[in-house]
Amino acid sequence: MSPKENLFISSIKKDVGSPHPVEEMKNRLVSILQSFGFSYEEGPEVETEENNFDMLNIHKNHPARQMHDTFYVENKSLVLRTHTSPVQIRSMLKLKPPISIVSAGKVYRKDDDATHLPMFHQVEAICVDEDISFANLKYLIYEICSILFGSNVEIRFRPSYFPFTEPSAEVDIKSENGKWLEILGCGVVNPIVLDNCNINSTKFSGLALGMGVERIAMLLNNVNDIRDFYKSNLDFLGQNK
Ligand code: 2NL
Repeated sequence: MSPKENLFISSIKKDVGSPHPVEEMKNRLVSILQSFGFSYEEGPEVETEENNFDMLNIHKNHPARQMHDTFYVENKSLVLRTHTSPVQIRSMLKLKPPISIVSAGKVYRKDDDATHLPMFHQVEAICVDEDISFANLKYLIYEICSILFGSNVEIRFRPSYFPFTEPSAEVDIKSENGKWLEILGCGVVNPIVLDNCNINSTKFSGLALGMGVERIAMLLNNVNDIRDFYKSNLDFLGQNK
């Protein structure tokens, strides 16, 4: 190649790739939880109904289990996992407390609009130990929110309901225009779930939280339509810098 050709080639603009914003946010959330001592665990995306629902105290007649909410696999008792909680179920069956696990990955629900997709990402964390309470969970969540949204972030805990936690809460942060925005769900692990995993619920307590990765990425990047993440628009994805 002549020096002149070489000069020409080196002046061609090259597109450099970069991590997808959802992948980046997922990794960031996992790192934050790892910095608090949680260990990363993975599990399969095709799960048994038992791990995805029964073990989590989600009964057979619960609306989430219906055909129009959950993707069932070939009429078997298998589903595309609807949350990453079965990863923690597998860990609790495998390990002895104290346990601190963070899980992350793709989850599937029959949803499709500006704020919901049939596939989205979740990050969940669970801690099982003696002498821990909702106060420890509040502290952890406050610290996570300070890292993500700044040290002067205002948060509130709103009572909520999940079959797998009792009590349960949803956490909101106060936005710049004073509106409260939901960012995660959490609670004290229902003793029924600990017993299902052969953990003595009279001795141990569990604390859990779960968040939607796209939802946090939308809040932090001022994205209003979740579908924008999956349109492969390189300008939007920041891959055409
Ligand atoms: C949400 C709420 C949550 C959990 C996830 C959990 C897992 C086990 C036992 C008990 Cl194995 N709880 N996970 C608990 C509360 C809330 O997620 O809004 N996620 C996007």
